[in-house]
Amino acid sequence: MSAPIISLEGLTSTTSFDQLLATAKSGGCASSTCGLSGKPDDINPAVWDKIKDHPCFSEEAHHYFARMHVAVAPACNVQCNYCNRKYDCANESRPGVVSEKLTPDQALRKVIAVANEVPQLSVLGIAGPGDACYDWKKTKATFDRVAREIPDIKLCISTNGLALPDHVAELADMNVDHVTITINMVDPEVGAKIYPWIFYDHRRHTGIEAARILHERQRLGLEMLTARGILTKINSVMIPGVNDEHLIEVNRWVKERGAFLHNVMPLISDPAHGTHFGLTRQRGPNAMEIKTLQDRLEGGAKLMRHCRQCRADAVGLLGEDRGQEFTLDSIPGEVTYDPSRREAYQEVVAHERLDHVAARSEAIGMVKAAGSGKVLLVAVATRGGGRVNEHFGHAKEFQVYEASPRGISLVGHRKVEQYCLGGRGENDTLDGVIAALEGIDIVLCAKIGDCPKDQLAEAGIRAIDAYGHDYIETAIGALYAAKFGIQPRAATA
Ligand code: CLF
Ligand code: SF4
Repeated sequence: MSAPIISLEGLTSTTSFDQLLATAKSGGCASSTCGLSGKPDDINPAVWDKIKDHPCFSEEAHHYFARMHVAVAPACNVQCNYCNRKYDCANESRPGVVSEKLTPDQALRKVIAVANEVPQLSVLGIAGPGDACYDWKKTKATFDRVAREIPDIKLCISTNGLALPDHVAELADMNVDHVTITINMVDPEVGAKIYPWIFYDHRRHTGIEAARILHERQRLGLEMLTARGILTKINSVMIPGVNDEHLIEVNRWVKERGAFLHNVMPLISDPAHGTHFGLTRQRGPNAMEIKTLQDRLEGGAKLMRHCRQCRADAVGLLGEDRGQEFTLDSIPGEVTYDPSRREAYQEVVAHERLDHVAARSEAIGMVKAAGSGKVLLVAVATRGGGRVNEHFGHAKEFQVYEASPRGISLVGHRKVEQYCLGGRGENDTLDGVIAALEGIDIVLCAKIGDCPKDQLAEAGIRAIDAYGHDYIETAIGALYAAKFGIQPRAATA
């Protein structure tokens, strides 16, 4: 495989980006197929055009593109048993963190500031801290302002669905192509265990009646979106013993109604969050339970497996959160949008993606040619760009890939505490990292010291840093072929 034309390494650093920009400007984009770079064979060009730079709707795009959320919608019309209103909407965010609430004008200032500094930015999402459709005036005012200033940014919302049917026509008018609905049940008996009440048609409803109304509104909203060609992602919170088995039916039901993606997320439940489920000690699923359910859902509605349950004010690539760099008091009162960095980045990515697609295809070919029925679970330390480019000790998460006779695919991630701080590793932290890597066969990283490598080996996990800065799939393909079949033709991209 050829070397990348321009490296995407270190894009979060301004210096690296300026170098990148200079290179891009001198070379420009020679390809006439930029708009199609990376398109998988099973996706039609019109859909690919909508998702190709959306980090949530395309797994491939999430290596290159970033989203930001603005917390403009604090009001909500539903009570979920996993939510405490002190915190952000837990349908699309981790509970336990609170966003700085913004007016639409403040949100616009923030989006411009981020767009000027974060060239990967491609999507603006409104995901709370309450419900984007119930708090509609602020959602719409924010989208109107941002679309005027930055016309090429994609607009995206996440909603519980109760007020969604009232706003589908306006969403279509505003060219919102991506909507997420949280659907945890299609059986109101199950719903009554998740939603104590809803507020609808000027009054509060409880129990099975509340769940039935919510279900009907979600059905109507999903069908209206599908009819208008707006792509929908369904988020479902997996609650063991409450709706875990039921999510198989949910998956089938949403597929029949045209959902584009289904994202099964783990319940995050902690008594300290003060939620009903937290206080009643309802546990969330562990990483292997989530994976097992997702594996059972394969073949139904297409699954999203790279969600990071980000905050209602998240900024950056999905695995990072740069929100704290863009608090309101750090942004000047007047900001003017400068598109140059985003435009240059998009040119660079178009090149890189073509190279990456070819490398991935070759790697998958190697795995299939090995002719083995074996499965390999590989945890990868990466900073983005689809490469093995993070040191083991600096990783705050590992992306988990599965290599099997079906090919190589991302199947999840494991969040960890950073092991190495200030140049030395902490043993207690390493124990936590090893526990988080349960079930993993191989760790791939850009660099690892002997001590953590040995301790991982004692836990039955092989750590390898020989593929630093290669494409992830290239490294995995070579390892799989070496372990189970043919010898790799090339170990580097
Ligand atoms: Fe935000 Fe959600 Fe749009 Fe993405 S997030 S509103 S679709 S732009 Fe993405 Fe974050 Fe998961 Fe949401 S990783 S929580 S799926
Ligand atoms: Fe909380 Fe979101 Fe549920 Fe509203 S819809 S109760 S904000 S999790």
